[in-house]
Amino acid sequence: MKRVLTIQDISCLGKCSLTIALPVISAMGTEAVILPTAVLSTHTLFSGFTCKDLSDQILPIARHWSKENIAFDVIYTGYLGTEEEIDTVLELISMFRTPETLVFVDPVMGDNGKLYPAFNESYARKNAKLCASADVIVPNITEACFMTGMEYLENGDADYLRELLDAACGLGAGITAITGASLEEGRTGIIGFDKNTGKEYVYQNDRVPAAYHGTGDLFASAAVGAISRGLSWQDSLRIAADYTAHTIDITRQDPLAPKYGVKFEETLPLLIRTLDEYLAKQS
Ligand code: PXL
Repeated sequence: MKRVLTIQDISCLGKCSLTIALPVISAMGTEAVILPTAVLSTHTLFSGFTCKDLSDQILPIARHWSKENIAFDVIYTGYLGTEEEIDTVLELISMFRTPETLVFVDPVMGDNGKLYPAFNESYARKNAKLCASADVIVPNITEACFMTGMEYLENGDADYLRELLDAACGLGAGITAITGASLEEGRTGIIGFDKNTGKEYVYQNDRVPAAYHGTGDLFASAAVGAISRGLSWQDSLRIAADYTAHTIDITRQDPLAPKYGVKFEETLPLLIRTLDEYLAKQS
């Protein structure tokens, strides 16, 4: 069984980060090792949340694993609290990276043209450094803009998205996929580029007219789960995009969901069936 290390916060309530990554990756048949970087009462879009930083635990935990000769097939990072924490995570990556390790970075820091409350532009520049060390990065348009310095456009056309993709590729990762990218009217999805093959990949779904917290984490976790099972990055992102779109769609009946998160628990069986179909086609 493959083993993924995922490094992000635990927000106790309001499904996101580790409360999504752990169940999704486990359900997809991969061992999920977690490294919680902070414990929050809720995610940061609630007001008055509590936060206990755990970043001073990252290296002691990593050193213990190192002594135990633990290895990871994938290291997957999500929401990280501070610039210092990103430096610490870079140190951890250098401790565990082998030629076979895949480093997957979701540079979580904002959406809809704005950074989340905890972050500023200096944090965005530090996140760009983390992306430079990654094999795969999956920024949304906002994150790509903050890391590259490009202007954020709400409804940028295909030329704008290709320019943004080009700039994001310049951050240094092997594979860059921008999420929430709409290349056709009424549709949205991914535009990605693989430097190893020089090939672009576009995948679009019908746009579901709703937005929920934690959907970026759901997309990234499902993509990591699929990659860890040996699927190509293109198939993995496609599975993740379909799964996320479907989960948003079935969540639409719930008026509280924008804050509390999507009903991914109800759609996990479908994700597992889809993964099995792709794996069967491969064998
Ligand atoms: O879903 C991203 C995320 C993860 N963790 C925390 C957050 C957010 C987005 O706001 O606040 C704590």
